Amino acid sequence: MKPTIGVLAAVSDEKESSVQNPYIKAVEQCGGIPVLLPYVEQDGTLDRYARLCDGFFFAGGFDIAPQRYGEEPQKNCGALQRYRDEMDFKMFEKAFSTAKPILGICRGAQLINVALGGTLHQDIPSEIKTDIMHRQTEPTFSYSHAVRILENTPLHSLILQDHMKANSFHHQAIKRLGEGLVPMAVADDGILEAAYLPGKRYLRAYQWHPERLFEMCEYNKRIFVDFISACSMT
Ligand SMILES: [Mn+2]
Repeated sequence: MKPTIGVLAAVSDEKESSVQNPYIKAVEQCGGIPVLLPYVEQDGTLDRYARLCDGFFFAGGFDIAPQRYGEEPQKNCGALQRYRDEMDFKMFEKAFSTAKPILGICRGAQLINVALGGTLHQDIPSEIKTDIMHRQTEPTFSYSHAVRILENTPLHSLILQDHMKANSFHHQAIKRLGEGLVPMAVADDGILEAAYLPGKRYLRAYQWHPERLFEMCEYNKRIFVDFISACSMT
């Protein structure tokens, strides 16, 4: 049976939940049954979501409130979504307390890092000298920078290459890694582009957007197929 994948919604200031279609499409086309997890208020509802879903997908979106990692917002920190932060952090805690797989993309990767005690660069151009455009101006389905895949990581076993192409739509990035997280891919300027948690639990965090590339790039497709397969095994 195909696994049910809970996709965390974007949540507006009016508490309206929404999702960008490529996330849903990638889950469905790579073998999963996507279910949107909207903003809800009762703890018991979150517990039920944790039982209902076979895996959890924290998708891209607005910046995470820096207070979550003990900082005040700096000048170039971007727009925030407080209700999404609230929902994402609560749901991460529930999901992490199960043995079920967790995938984070872009904001989702940063969310996982902060939830595990890590910190973020609030704005790459203000904090780091780099020639790489991490906020590319080309369309979402075109490549930006390459990432170097670190040896002896699950991504290296999956792709069997030292590099792969990525797109790039972020102005923040992981700074200090959360507890237990290990780097899995980096850009040439040292910006961390993927991390994972070693051990039995499946937890993968990617800074780029494989959901915008999977239809034309076999390597990016494998990232989703791998996650969905892990969800059908637990
Ligand atoms: Mn990047």
